[in-house]
Amino acid sequence: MSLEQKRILNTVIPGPKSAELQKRRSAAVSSGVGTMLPAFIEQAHGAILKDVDGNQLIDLGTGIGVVTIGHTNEGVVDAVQKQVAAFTHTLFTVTPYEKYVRAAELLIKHSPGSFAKKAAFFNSGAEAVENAVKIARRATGRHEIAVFDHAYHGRTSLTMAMNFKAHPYATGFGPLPGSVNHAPMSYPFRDPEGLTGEQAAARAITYLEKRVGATQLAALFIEPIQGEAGFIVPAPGFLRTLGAWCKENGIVMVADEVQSGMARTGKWFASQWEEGFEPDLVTVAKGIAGGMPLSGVVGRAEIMDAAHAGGLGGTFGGSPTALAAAVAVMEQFEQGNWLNRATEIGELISTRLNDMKTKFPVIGEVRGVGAMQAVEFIEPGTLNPNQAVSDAMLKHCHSNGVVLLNAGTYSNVIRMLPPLSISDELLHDALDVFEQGLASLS
Ligand code: PLZ
Repeated sequence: MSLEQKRILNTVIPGPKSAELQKRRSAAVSSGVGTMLPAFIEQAHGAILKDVDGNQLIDLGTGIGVVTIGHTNEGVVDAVQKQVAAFTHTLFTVTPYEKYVRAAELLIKHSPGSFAKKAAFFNSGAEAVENAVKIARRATGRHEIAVFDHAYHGRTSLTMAMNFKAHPYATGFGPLPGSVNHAPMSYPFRDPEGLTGEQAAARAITYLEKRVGATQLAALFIEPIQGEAGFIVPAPGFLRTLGAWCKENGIVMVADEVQSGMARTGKWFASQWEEGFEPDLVTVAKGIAGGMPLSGVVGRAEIMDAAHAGGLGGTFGGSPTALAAAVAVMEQFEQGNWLNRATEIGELISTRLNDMKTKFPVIGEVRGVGAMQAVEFIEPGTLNPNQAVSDAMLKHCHSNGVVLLNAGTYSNVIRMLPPLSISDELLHDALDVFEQGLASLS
């Protein structure tokens, strides 16, 4: 199933057929489920989404970092079709299948840490995070967990308490579970100038030691590059210092790589950019299975084995079709040039955005690693968040056929998570639209 890799504007976006569908959607679908851009999609390939009105959009969002390998990647489509025809479900905990084991082996091989590892599979990122909490509590016999300011970990009852933003994730959905403690993050753009990663880590450690007590903590969860927060890259040394503190105190260090993992940053995992940082557990989802719903937890064998038999599971977790896709994705990442391509994409985007930063003072910072790049908008000459510009830019890009995502605690960040199969030409086209938007605003 191929699709010309070209942006095409056939109607206004969303077009009339999408508008009709949006009416049906409003009548039938809960208003609790939002939509950022109501253009209904009927086909996708590579970096292009084709909507029901025949418009072709450049996808720099990939469904929030999911279709990293590109839409309808041939290897993924083939693996899924073969698996669907062979069998769709047995439940691994009833009668197992090889793909589960193969995917675990691949994850073990490529995840951070040069120690014995094991893995387990689930359905969603939030479910992986919840299972990491269960495993860490079982392994340590402790209850408390810690997370960071600006973090995002999911929408289930436990993970909504682990998010920084109460709204929209937790408003009215309480009571929230206890034993979740929030610590200050390293946010170089907004931290006092010159604060090192080690100093930012010391600030977080003091906070946790005073507020909770190191001996009470089962696990410390961190996104090595924060996703929903707007691609906050902590100062070098932050992760390593926290990791060392966890090790000294018997705390399980969990890297939530649901958004930053799986080749996105030019390495298999973003944790691997920080020398000397080896999280005990890593949570994965999104990009692992080319769009099929799958998540996992991988990490130290003795911690993963702390859970008693029957303690972990779920009907659909590690479904054969999702795992067939995951094996196809990971084997391609092993063999192809995907990791380098993520780095090249990052260089192209950041060069263009940094050039725009010199022309448009509403850009406070351009940041990210590899194919995970963001722009934080400010009121010129200050650090004040500028959500109005972010909103206007999103609207401009969407109506011109470029799918981008917003982010950030202050909703003043635009992030780009393009598929790694995108061409330079399409990227430039999308960034031209972005630049035109900035020019028309100023
Ligand atoms: N951990 C780091 O980024 C998902 C949220 C989309 P699920 N982020 C996208 C939305 O608005 O619902 C995410 C993440 C990190 C965990 C999760 C949760 O993953 O697969 O959405 O449950």
